[in-house]
Amino acid sequence: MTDTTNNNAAAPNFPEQVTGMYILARALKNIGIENVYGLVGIPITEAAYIIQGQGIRFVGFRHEQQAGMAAATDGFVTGKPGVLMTVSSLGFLNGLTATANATVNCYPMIQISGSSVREPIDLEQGTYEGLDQLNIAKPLVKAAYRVNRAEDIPTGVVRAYRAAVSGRPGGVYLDITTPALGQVMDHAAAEALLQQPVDLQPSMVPAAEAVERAAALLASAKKPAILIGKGAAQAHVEDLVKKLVETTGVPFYPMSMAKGMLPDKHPLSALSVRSTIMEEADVVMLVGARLNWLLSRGHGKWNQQGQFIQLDIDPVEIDSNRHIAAPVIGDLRSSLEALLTALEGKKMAMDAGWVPSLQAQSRVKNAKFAQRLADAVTASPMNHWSALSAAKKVMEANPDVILVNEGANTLDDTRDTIDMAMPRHRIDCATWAIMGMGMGSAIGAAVATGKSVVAIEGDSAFGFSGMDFSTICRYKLPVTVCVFNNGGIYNGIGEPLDKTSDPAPTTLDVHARYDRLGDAFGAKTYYVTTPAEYEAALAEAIASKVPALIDVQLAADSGKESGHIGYLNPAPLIDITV
Ligand code: ADP
Ligand code: TZD
Ligand code: MG
Repeated sequence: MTDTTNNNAAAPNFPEQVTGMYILARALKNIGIENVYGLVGIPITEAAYIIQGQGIRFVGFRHEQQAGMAAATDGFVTGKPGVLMTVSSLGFLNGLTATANATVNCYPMIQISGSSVREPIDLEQGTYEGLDQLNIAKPLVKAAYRVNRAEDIPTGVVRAYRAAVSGRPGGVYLDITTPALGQVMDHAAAEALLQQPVDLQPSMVPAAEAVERAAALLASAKKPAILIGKGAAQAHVEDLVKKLVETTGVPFYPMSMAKGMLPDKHPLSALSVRSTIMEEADVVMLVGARLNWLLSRGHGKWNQQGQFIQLDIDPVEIDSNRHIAAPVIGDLRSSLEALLTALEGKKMAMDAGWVPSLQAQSRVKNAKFAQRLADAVTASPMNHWSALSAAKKVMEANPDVILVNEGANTLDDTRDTIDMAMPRHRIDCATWAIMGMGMGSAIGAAVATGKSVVAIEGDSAFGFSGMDFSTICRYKLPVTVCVFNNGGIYNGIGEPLDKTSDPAPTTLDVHARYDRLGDAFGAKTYYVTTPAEYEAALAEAIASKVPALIDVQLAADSGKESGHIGYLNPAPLIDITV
C-alpha cells in the first residue's frame, strides 16, 4: 500500500546518512535491549530489519497481543523493560492490551508503535491507519510519549526505559511518527545523540524510622507471617527474602508468581495453610505484594485485629484497603537490607507453638491433597487431577523448567499441585486473571532466559493465543505446550437454557485434536489419555528441547464454573431458570 500523504525521505546514502529507523535501532542497542518482540508492516518493517542488523533478536509474532505478552514476561523475568513493536492503528491497539496488562501487573515494558503522519490525523482527514494513538494509550499505561523528529528518538527511548523501571514498574508507550522514522540525518550527528544514560534503575532507600518501626513490629509479633508477592520476584531479592525468613524463623506464604522465591517445600512454607495465616496471624509483612482482590483486599477471613507491615516502592499503595501500621517505602533490595540490619539486635517474640502448629496443619492438608491426586490416577477419562499427578512428577524433577499457566480449573489446580523450587519460574495470568497470555509469555520466558518452558493451558485459554504456537516453532524454542482439553470454558457439559441446537456458551470441543495444530508447524506432538502416557510424553518433550504440543484428553465433566473463584460471579437477582 502507498501512503500518498507520507512524503518519504530519500533512501539514505549509508554510511554517511541514516534514517530515524537506524537511530531507533542504535538507541535500543545502546541502552542494552537484547530482544524486541513485534509484528511488522507500515511503517516499521525496515526498522525491524535494522534492529536485527544491530544484533538485537527480533521475534516476529502472528498477533501483537502475544508479542506484548512476551515483552511483558521478558520484563518480569529480567527486571529490565521488554520491548514490543507494533504498526499503527489496529496493530497498536492489539499490542496495547498487553501493555495495559503489564501496567496492571507492574511488569516493566515499552510498546513502541509507528504512527501515521500527524497532520491528517489531527484534522481527521482519513489518512492510512490514522489514529490518535498517544491519547488512546495514555489512560492505560504508566507513561506515554511521542517522538516527532529523528533527533529526539534516543531521548524518547531513554525516557521510556526510565519510566518503565523507575518507581513501580509498568508499561510505557512510545509513539514514533512515520516522518520521524523516515527522517534522514548525518551518520555522525546521529551517533553523537547516543549518550550512555547513568544509573538507569536507581536505588530508592527507605527512611530509617520507617525501617525501625517495621522491625520493631515484626519482632513484637506472636504469630507473624511474611507474604511474598511477585514484586519481590521481579526485584530479584530471593537471597534477602531467604535470609529474612531463615534468620527470623517467620513462616512465609508466596503469592502465585512468587512461588519458588523460597522452595514451596521449605519447612517454613505456609502454602497449604493460607486460611490459618489470614485468620490467626497478628502481624503480616507484605513484601512486594498488594492487598488486592487476590488477598480479599484485607477483609473476609483476615484477622481484623491483625497489623500489616508493607514493603513497596509505591507510597500510593499504602492504606489502599487496610490500615498499614508500618509502611516501608523503597526498592525491595534496599528495604530488605535495611530491615535485616535493624532486626539484628532484636529478639523475636514469636510464640514457640506458632510454626509447629502450622507445620502440623500443613502435614494433614498435604496428605489429603496427595490422596486426592493418587485417587485421580485411575479416573478414565482423566480429570484435571489425574493429569496434574503426572505433570507434578515431571515438573518437580525438572525444577529449572519455567511453568506458564492459564485457564480456570487448569490454572487453580496446577498452581496448587506443582511445587516450585526456583524464583521467577511460574508465570500466569496474574492480577487481571486474563486469558491470552500463554504463547506470548512462553516465548518471552524462553527467549529472555534461554531456559525450557512448559505451558499448561486450559483448552479455552489456549484458543486465545494458539496461533502463536507457530512462532515457537519458527524460532525453534524449547517450549512444550500442554492443552488440558475438557471441551470448554470451565468444562464441556454446559446445557443451553433456551431451546437451541447451538452449543452452550461455555462449550468448546472435547474431541478437538489440538496436537494436530502442532503437526502443521512441524512440532513434536502427542495425544495422551492416561497419566502414564502424559508423564512419558512430557518428560520426552522437555528432554528434546524442541517445540512440542501435547493434547491432554480430559473428561468433559472435569472442572467447575470459574475454578476457585466462582464466588465472584454476580449473585442472581432473579432466578433465570423459572
Ligand atoms: P502479587 O499479585 O504477587 O501479590 P502484586 O503485583 O499485587 O503482587 O504486587 C507487586 C507489588 O510490588 C506492587 O505494589 C509494586 O509496586 C511492588 N514492587 C514491584 N517492584 C518493586 C521493587 N523493585 N521494590 C519494591 N516494590 C516493588
Ligand atoms: N476473556 C479474557 C480475556 N479473560 C478472561 N479471564 C475471560 C475471558 C473469562 N475466562 C476466565 O476467567 S477463565 C476462562 C475464561 C474464558 C477459560 C477457562 O477455561 P479453560 O480452563 O478451558 O481455559 P478449564 O480448565 O476448562 O477451567
Ligand atoms: Mg477447559
